Amino acid sequence: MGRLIVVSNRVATPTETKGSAGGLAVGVFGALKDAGGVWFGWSGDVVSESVANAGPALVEEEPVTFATVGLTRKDYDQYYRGFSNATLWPVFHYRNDLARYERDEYAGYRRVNAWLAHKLVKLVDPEDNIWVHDYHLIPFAEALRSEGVANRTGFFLHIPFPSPQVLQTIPPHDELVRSLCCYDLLGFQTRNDQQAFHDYVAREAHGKVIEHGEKAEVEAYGRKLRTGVYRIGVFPDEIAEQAARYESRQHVLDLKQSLEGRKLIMSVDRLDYSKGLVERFHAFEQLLEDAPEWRGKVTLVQIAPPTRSDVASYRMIREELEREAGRINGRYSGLDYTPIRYLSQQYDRWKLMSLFRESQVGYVTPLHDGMNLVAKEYVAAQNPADPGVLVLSVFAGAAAELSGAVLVNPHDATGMAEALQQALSMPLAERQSRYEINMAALRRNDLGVWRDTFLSDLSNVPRLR
Ligand code: ADQ
Repeated sequence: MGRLIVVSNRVATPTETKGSAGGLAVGVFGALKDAGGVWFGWSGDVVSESVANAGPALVEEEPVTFATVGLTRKDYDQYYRGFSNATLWPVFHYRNDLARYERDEYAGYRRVNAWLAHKLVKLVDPEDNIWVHDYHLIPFAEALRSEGVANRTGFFLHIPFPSPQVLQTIPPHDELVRSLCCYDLLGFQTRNDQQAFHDYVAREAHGKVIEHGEKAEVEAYGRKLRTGVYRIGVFPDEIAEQAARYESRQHVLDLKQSLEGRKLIMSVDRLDYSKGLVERFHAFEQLLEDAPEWRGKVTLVQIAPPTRSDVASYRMIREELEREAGRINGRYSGLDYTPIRYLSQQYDRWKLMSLFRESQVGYVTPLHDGMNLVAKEYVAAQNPADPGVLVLSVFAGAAAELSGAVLVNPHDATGMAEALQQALSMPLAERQSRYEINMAALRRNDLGVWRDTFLSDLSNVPRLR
């Protein structure tokens, strides 16, 4: 049995993999601990060329080695800020209007992938399985192959895969799909994403796709590979336990006191245009407009720390959101009432879960989202005796699993306002039955199932040699 090598754009630090770290870091680290191996990627630092070339820096935490490299300013600008986050991210979230394409950024993206692959080669043993994560690393397997690495290599895409017509707006779309076909196994969050990839292969690349339920065999660009749907999850019982444990902490008591008996709608996201924050604020405004009985009776708390603030479209969304929160608050606030509380901080994970537990509605309405773990965390954090209601966008991957949620179209402000009213007034028995349905789905397909099924399918693909 070989070890596991995990490759991701960012590598969690050894401390982040413990305690209250995000679910994904804990899930991936669990697999590494079981198999032993290496977690390889960018350290998050921008460094000089000589420091970058001296890497990777190794931190041993038996049986796992954390191996990280720094990026030069040019590599960061072209690979990370440029092609990954100003081209791939918007297009894969159907925001072609926000995307740009620069040839030199794309060249930088491929160059950094090749450089990273070269750095990893020395750490790979012949029997290891390699698991690569997300859109920053589409050409990584191709680069490994050209270094002579024949190990089983799988890729999991955390974000949506766009339909062929949308993907084709990226000029080197064919090269990107060709690169994806250098992996042995491709994992997608939903059936729709997998289908969009198959559509491209069949129609644009004239390849062959044989589907067996949610698994498929693909032949394209002279290679054979497999695809599958692997819905990422959480560990629901751990979240439930921690949310309950934090229930009586001071921050929860402070929040309760400040609400003065008003109902609470909670939203938590990274500040990103794909999360539908502005549309969400407008629908909340619509609720206050259409149902005056709720004015002064309900508060929306939006927690959204800024991310990628050196990408222009992220600065724009931040400004727009601050402006809209101010306008809506100006319109509906009273001397003792602020309808929207907009907080741009990062919060401790268990603190967030306890705030979810305090709220009557979880308001999760992305315009497009690979899965959306916040939706799953919201459900898991509820008190079974008095659960809140999840209002969820149909465009989140999680909507395919959480049939107990009130599903909404984030482009329909009136429909969302109606859904909020329905959720705020829902009788206990209905809230409980919806919660039970969602919780059962979370338990059936937790983070461990996601990880283990992907890795077991990867170890079953035939070796290249
Ligand atoms: P993200 O786009 O980051 O992830 P999401 O799935 O919601 O979106 O995960 C965010 C995580 O960060 C959650 O665990 C959440 O609790 C945490 N978080 C958010 N805001 C926070 C705050 N203010 N303070 C502390 N923690 C906060 C990408 C894809 C998703 C996919 C995931 C996993 O875009 O579609 O679900 O990867 O595959």
